Amino acid sequence: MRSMAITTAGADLSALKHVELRKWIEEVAALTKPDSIYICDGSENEWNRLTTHLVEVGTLVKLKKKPNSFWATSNPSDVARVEDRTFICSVNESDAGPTNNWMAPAQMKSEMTKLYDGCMRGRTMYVIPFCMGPINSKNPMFGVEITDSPYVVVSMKIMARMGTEALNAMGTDAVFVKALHSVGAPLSPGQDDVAWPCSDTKYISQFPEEHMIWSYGSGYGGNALLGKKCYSLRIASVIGRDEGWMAEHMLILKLTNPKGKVHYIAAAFPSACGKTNLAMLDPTIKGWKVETLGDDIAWMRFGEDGRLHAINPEFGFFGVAPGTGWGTNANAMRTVEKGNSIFTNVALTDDGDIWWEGMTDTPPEHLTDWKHQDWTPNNGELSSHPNSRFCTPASQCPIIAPEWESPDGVPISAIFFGGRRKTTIPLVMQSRDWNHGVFMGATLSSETTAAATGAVGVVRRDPFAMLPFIGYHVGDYIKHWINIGKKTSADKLPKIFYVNWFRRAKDGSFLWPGYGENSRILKWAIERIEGEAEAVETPLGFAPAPGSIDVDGLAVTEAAMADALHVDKSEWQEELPLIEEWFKKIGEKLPQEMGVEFGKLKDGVR
Ligand code: SAT
Ligand code: MN
Repeated sequence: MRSMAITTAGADLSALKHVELRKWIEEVAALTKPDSIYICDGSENEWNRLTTHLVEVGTLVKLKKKPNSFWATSNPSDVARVEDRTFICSVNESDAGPTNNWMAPAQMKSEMTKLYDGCMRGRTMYVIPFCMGPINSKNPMFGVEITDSPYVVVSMKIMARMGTEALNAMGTDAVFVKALHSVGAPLSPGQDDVAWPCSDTKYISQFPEEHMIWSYGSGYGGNALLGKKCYSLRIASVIGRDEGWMAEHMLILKLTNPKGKVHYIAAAFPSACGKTNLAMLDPTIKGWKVETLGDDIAWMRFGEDGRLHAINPEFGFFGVAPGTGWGTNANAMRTVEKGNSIFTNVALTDDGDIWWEGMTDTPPEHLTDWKHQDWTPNNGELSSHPNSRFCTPASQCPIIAPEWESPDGVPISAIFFGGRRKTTIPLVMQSRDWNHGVFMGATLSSETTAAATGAVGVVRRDPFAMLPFIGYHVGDYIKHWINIGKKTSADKLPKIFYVNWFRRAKDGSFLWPGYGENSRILKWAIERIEGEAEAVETPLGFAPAPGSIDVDGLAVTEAAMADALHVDKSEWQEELPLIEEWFKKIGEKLPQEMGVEFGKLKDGVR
């Protein structure tokens, strides 16, 4: 490699004690040919220097109204995860299964090596040592992201425990996930940079056997912050399968009842279906309290007590901005009010604050929209991209649970699955047992959202809300869930519930108000666990007995409530072939237990 490449700020490679890391940095630098290498320390100083630089080059605008916070706008073509460009490069194609794109590792490496060759010319190569989950865990889960995007560095400072502390904890030989990222926009000498460099060619590649990630061409969210979906879900799901634990697309919340009894709940919903809102819920029922532990990812391992314990591997929230407001999620608003945040693809107010649809009832009279155009309330455009995001430290959440960083995690009492469905799926249902709950997760469906590129509002199967994130064959993944259920006694397993906040009446209106009122459903679930709430058995599982959901003070008619909970056999006649088709797609690896559960469902709704 060129010797000049290793002499710049912060990068004394000879001082790096971790031998393999050093070797890898040298290899990547030789391939990508950056102008300089910089090892991130995670300090305030570094944040200040990089954000100042990003303001200078136009990637960020400093907000006047929020301390230490910035407005970022992406290239309009680079606004969401790219599922069609995401690959699981397992050695055998059959290990990627029918839900993932696959390419042989050697072929992917050869294609991407060509792209990476010289891709960091004119740029600095940043090395970000990080740890997913607390650094003081028994088995800390290290990673190192190499990137040419300073936007990624500052975002990673919010989203993961990164910098010198992680590097020191890695010592000389700790195992770590290699996560390579480039925006794919080299600069020739004298060439001006753009505010949001990216490439039309994009690859998000996972190599499950090597626990390695190669990402190219996008600077956005889950494509570029590689500790998040790529590591903590795709790679971690593989590690979890091999080691007997679970990496799930779940929020974690703490619920305390009026008697002071605590339950922890994990809940899986597809991207942009309200995980952050549920995680920070402000209960409308008296005496119940919610605290937040995580809003996107849960790693669950068995504790010595035989129960599943969850940790949040992340350090911040990367939440969907539109629809987050003082009326819908005041706790998220209070979190970002404290500053230290980056807002991407929202709108800028004239006085130097941010705004997005749903933040306030009345929009400002004038804004600069996410595409830098003048915006007024009636110009017919959205001011913010539907997948615009706030990136903010979890520790700033006013209701963050004190134990949110406990390395041992919290014991999970209930798991919720949910999607966004206008019809068919009732407001809430409890599974008969673990395997039936696995069936609920395996057949989960939801309308697509703006979190991924492609059509919005199309119903698709999204097993366990993990469709874009399972790092291996979906049939093996379902089997892993069944096996988890065999590792402990039934009374120690979380109880499983299936919810749908989004069911509509014939006139198109929502049958259930959602948001803070969802606390009534959490309450019912906990009362079921405590043996206090009545249920009736239906072909879909246990439904709330009439009157068992607390609707005190709620302006929902009895008829709407009945509609929200209704098991509509004609709707299920339309659903059954979709499940049939889905199970056919999974093929031979579909665990036979799923066939058994499907048989029961078919008999029940006939
Ligand atoms: O872009 S991210 O993958 O980080 C957000 C999401 O899709 O959940
Ligand atoms: Mn997510």
